[in-house]
Amino acid sequence: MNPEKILTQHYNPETGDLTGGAKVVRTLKDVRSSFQDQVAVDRILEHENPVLYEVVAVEPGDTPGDLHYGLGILYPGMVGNEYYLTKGHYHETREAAEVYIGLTGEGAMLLEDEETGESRLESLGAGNVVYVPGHTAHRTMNTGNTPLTYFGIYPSNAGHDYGALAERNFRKMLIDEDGTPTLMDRA
Ligand code: S6P
Ligand code: ZN
Repeated sequence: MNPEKILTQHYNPETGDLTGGAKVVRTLKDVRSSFQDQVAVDRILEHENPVLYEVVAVEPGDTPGDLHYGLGILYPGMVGNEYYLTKGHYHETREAAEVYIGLTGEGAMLLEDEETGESRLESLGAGNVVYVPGHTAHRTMNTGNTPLTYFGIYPSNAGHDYGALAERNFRKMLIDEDGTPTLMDRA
């Protein structure tokens, strides 16, 4: 064990701050193509470019067996009737799985199997732990009125592959139907 290596970091689930990593901030402009209702996107962007989420990732090592982890904070909000969401990705190393631990708020994860195309919706909020198997695209949505914060823990060689989904998006989308989160086919 390297005595120089910092093993303990500090996080604040209310603010999404986590020591020891760099913060990535994603605005509506960064994620705009993920939303179905492009008219609603344009309407919001006429006035502002809201921050949808922030992620701080800690990468303690890169040798086989190492783990990386990140703290995400996804703010509440809607674009049309679709909840604020993360871009979503496969792992570059397709077999790499991930564990999500919900800390605050209410939300869900959309999982899509790369081989079968099948979708699953899993609750992610305070008190939920979601296992994301390998070969599975994953996206997070905030279905509540407060920030959704969560940890994601994954193999150091997992990587992000955004390309495939940037082209065709997820097959399903989560919308608010009379106050109820409802999974629909994406047009
Ligand atoms: C990384 C992990 C999360 C996401 C975060 C943001 O493997 O799944 O930390 O990076 O939820 O989502 P995205 O799709 O913009 O990376
Ligand atoms: Zn991931």
